[in-house]
Amino acid sequence: MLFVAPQGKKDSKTNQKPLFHMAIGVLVSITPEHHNIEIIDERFGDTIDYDKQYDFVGITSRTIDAKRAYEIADEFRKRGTKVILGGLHVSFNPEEAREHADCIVCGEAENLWDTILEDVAAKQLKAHYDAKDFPPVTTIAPLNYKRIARASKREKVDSTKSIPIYITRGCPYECSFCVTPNFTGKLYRRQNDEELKAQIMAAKEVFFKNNGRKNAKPWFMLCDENLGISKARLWKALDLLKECDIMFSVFLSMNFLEDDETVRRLVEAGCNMALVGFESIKQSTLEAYNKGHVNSADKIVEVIERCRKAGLNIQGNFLINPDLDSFEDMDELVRFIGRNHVFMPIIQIITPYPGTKMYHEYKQKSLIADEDWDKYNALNLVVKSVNYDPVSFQHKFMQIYYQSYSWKNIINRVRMNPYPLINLISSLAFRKHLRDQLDSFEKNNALKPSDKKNIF
Ligand code: B12
Ligand code: SF4
Repeated sequence: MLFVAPQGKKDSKTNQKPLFHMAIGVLVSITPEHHNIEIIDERFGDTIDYDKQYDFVGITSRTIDAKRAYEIADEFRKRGTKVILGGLHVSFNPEEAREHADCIVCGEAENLWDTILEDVAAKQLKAHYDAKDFPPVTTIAPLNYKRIARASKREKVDSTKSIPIYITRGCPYECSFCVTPNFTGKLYRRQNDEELKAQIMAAKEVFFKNNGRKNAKPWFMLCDENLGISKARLWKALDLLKECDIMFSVFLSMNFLEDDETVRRLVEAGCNMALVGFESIKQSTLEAYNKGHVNSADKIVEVIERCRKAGLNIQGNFLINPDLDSFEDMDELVRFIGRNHVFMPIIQIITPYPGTKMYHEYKQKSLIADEDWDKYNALNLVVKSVNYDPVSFQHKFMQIYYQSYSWKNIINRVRMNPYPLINLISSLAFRKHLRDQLDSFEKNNALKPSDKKNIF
């Protein structure tokens, strides 16, 4: 069988590329050993041989990659190869996906996968499987790194590239822009310690090479939706990660970083950066996203500063919304990012991804302007803008995003934050990418080019 991770046309080239797509990692790990598996990940430049014979091809989908997933599926089906489509996007758009597949899988694969394999073998593959019709997935399948390495033929990496892993799945919060509450969220699950440790050891063995730098450690990206749910469990996991002698980055909610002891333990365990969804520096906006009980706008500065002192970079994630943010708010956000030397800031334009509460609300009110999934990379305005001309709004957003990577901000970031080299390299990559995006947006919309030299 072949598993494919597609890359949509606007799936950013500068995004960090952890060694493999987690969905594919899980599917490989839960497939019985006697099956032969190949992996194609387009984000690594793997090319597809459509004429090769497979019993079936399984394709994963996030919204940004959905159209490409359908293209690949259509090509295989033209040649008579059976296609199974699954993943987040398909789970929330089964009718649309049905046109492109022999079989659609909605929800988590763990408890329905054996049934699908049996049905394929018996030539009785059904058109639709839904996780809701199977027992809930209460345990997380450990990743089989050796098998993933064999199937993906990915080379070993040094400490500058990340190896994906996760400890938990789900998050009990209900932020309106996030898919998690309607997908994995309600059931919060955690790996058992022994299994986790064994996976880290296996991952090190098959994926890490020391490039000769003394003390170089493998870098793991923890792909948990939100590792910060239970403090006691987090501390236990951190003790274990410390024993593994690795470096890692993690997604955490802000309220967890208000505690000094947690921050100290994160650093000691090897955490070099935590991605935090601050979303907004205005409390009223946080309330509108149903995130006011997780984040406090007035504590953001303190959290960043405390983490910096402890040796932890906080990657700040912010959302911009034409209904809730004015041009002045955007200018204030850039000043805030500059003043607080925010590490590798990510600013996204609000995007109601299918599966979110926000999507349902916008859809009901006919406020979605564009459902070209290729544009769902959070850099395009796909919702109707009542207060602003949509092109001006998106232009302003792209300008301020680029401005947050001004030379002045980059220099201060490198001077003030832990891990100066990571700050420098990531900032240069973002700056280049954002400049290209801004240039092409201005060109495509016949806008006067921004004075990048003087203003930025
Ligand atoms: C870790 C993560 C990342 C990592 C990815 C690491 C990696 N190697 O995969 C990084 C940082 C790179 C990343 C980037 C982005 N991300 Co992200 N990310 C996540 C996060 C927190 C966890 C994803 C994960 O690992 N899940 C675990 C895997 C196992 O789950 P899964 O993919 O759903 O797979 C299961 C099922 O869907 C199913 N399944 C999946 N595929 C298939 C295929 C078949 C054939 C079958 C049978 C079953 C099946 O079975 C799997 C096992 O149960 C999610 C949150 C979430 N709830 O998913 C957001 C999330 C996926 N990300 C999101 C977004 C928007 C992005 C970006 C676009 C952000 C940006 N602006 O750049 C980029 C897109 C890059 C890309 N091409 O995906 C959105 C996607 C929304 C959507 N509808 O597509 C999510 C849901 C967060 C949100 N806002 O709600 N992300
Ligand atoms: S805290 Fe994070 S993972 Fe949890 S629902 Fe909110 S945005 Fe999603």
